[in-house]
Amino acid sequence: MANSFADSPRQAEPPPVLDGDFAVFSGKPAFAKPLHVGRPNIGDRTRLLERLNGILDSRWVTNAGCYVRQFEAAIAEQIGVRHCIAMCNATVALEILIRAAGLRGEVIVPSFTFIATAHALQWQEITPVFADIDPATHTLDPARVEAMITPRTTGIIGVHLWGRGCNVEGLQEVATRHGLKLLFDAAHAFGCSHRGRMIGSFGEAEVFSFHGTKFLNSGEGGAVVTKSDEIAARIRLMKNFGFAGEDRVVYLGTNGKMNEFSAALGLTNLECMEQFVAVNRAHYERYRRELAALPGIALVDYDAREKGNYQYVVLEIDAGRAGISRNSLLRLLRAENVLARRYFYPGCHRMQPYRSYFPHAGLLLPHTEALCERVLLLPTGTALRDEDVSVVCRLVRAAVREGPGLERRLASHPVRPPA
Ligand code: T4K
Repeated sequence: MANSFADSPRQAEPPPVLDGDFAVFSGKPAFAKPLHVGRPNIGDRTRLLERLNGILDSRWVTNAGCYVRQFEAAIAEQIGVRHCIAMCNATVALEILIRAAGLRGEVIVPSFTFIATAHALQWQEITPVFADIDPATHTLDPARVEAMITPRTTGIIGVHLWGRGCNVEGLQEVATRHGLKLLFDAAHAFGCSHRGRMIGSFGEAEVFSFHGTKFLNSGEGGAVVTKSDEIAARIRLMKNFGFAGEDRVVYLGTNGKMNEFSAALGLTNLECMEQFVAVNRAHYERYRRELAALPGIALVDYDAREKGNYQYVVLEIDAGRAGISRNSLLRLLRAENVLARRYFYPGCHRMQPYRSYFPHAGLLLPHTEALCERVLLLPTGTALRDEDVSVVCRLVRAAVREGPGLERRLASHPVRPPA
């Protein structure tokens, strides 16, 4: 299907081509302008502008305005949970949820995630304990989680990476057996299902991100979704300074509110969600077709029986078989203006402050460490044209075709400092 959301000025340009040599050496870059991972999906502008005008006319810009309430209701209905509490971003939503759920001491999380999952704990002096992932799914391995439990453990936070549900049943089983709370960081997984049930409805509560780079974006934004009346009530207080009435503060709180402008963008994008999925899926299928049968290059798969948002195109590169390493491919693509990303390199345990706190954590994270060296995310989303995807695939195919020779040339070629 043609992508009607792609940037209009770029549509006039002819499809870029690989011109002679790779740009990292002397060729012309395949793309005149950068192709990003994480360009925002933007829905119906007319509808958005109507809503923005409505906000200005009403002079009601935040504090439980009508768009925040509509956004929350629409999300709760779509996920099939009783409560959705919209917030200013997913990191603050995680922090507040962690506190509202009563976590303390140690909480088990993957290291193969965005740093916010760990920081949301450490920020409130709860120790994130990193457990290894299952290399087949990239998500927490329940057996490794169980091995990390100590008398100080109070909870587990699973991450539905790339929008694929983690082993919810295995984690729930471990949590129940040890009397632990189970929460999920569902930042990547809005609109996705696991075993036929919408992600957002598992564990005690889950957190979505609506950051600009996410499938559904409200600029900045996030939400806690839960079926628990108790957790929801506590979070509503905590995200609004603990106010239970005009002059009545009943709880320690902070400011985690979503504003009306974000909610208007979120609502508008929510209405276009099916079209975003269709574009993402078409790009994903094109990548799959055009990168099929390349030795050592595997595209992370989505289960077609589940609902998916197809927001991430994730390559796993086996340098030995592909003849080119992930880092060399990244260098090569960047020079072509394809700004691929190494999410979540080098792993939270190798970032500060965790690197200093737990210098030997990597010994218990062999699959995480191996994956951090293999993963590369390619651009996708509604900002890309179908032809762009094909050109990226041509570049990857050319890199693999020239594999070891290319590695030798790159090794002797100086790395240019960023412009
Ligand atoms: N848990 C998980 C598993 C997460 O992945 C995240 C966030 C969170 C929790 C926390 O959610 P929030 O608190 O953010 O709601 C980005 C995002 O900032 C972050 O939200 C996201 N994960 C993470 C995976 O990616 P960076 O450092 O990669 O962002 P940046 O600025 O390099 O942007 C990525 C690409 O997107 C760039 O190539 C440019 C493009 N872009 C970005 C923005 C913001 C645009 O084209 N337009 C834009 O407006 O972290």
